[in-house]
Amino acid sequence: MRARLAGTAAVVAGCLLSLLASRAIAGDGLTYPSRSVAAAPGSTKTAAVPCPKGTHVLGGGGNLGANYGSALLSHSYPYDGRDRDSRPDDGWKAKGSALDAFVQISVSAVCAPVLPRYRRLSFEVDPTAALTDVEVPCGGQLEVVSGGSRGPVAVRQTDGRPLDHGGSGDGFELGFDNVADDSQTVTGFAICTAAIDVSYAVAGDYTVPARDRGVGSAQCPPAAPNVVGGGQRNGGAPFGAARIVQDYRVPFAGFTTWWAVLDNAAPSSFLFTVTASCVPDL
Ligand SMILES: [Ca+2]
Ligand SMILES: [Ca+2]
Repeated sequence: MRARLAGTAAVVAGCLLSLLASRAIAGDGLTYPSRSVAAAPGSTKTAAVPCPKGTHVLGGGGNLGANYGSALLSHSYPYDGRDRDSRPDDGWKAKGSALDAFVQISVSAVCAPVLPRYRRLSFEVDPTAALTDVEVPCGGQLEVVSGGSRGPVAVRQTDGRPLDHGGSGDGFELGFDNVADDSQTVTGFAICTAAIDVSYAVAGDYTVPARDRGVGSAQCPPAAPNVVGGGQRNGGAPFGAARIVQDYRVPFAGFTTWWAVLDNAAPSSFLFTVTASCVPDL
């Protein structure tokens, strides 16, 4: 009898240990929730994914399951729920358009038990014009983690990347094409922190061939393997040519890479770089 009890205790202790072990393996304190919605041809939908309770959104992105020329990710950005704490820390949204096919719109978020600072800035974009190299500043010595934009489909985001200026002056850099014939407003976001040591991996130049698709990625190093944000910057893309299809971290544990996929509607090629924001285990 005593032996059986001891055996039960050992089994319970073993379960506890394995629970602790699986948490320890996660180690990074980060979670990567994701969701998908389907969009019919000609429609636009916004996919949203909340962060788990007790965590805040550090970054996120979108991914459209579609062939070349069939889809467009116009915006992706942090949003707030109905709680009364800080804003907009509760999750991430991705706004995608299905052009001539059914498209799966996926959104993924990076969530952590760390509260970053959220910065936002509005930009006016002229009719039928591009607005490039605008920045949402973090302010002071805050490190940029990630960012994004929210706005109408007509003002599609064409660029967006964490821009590290060293010890101070970081921000999230953005670019937009306004294909509408009137002036439009978009909101840019920067997510910044002083609490985490952020470093940056930049890769490229990747080519987007004429009327084709380009794929690029930036991988975080082993010393800072956790991707908390990222983005891409393209150079020389003519107005209306660059369409983001994927700009995100694959939402599964163990992935250390930020991916960017761009479609090019123009008859000439352009290049882009990909940036990943990387942190050690939290
Ligand atoms: Ca909130
Ligand atoms: Ca910095």
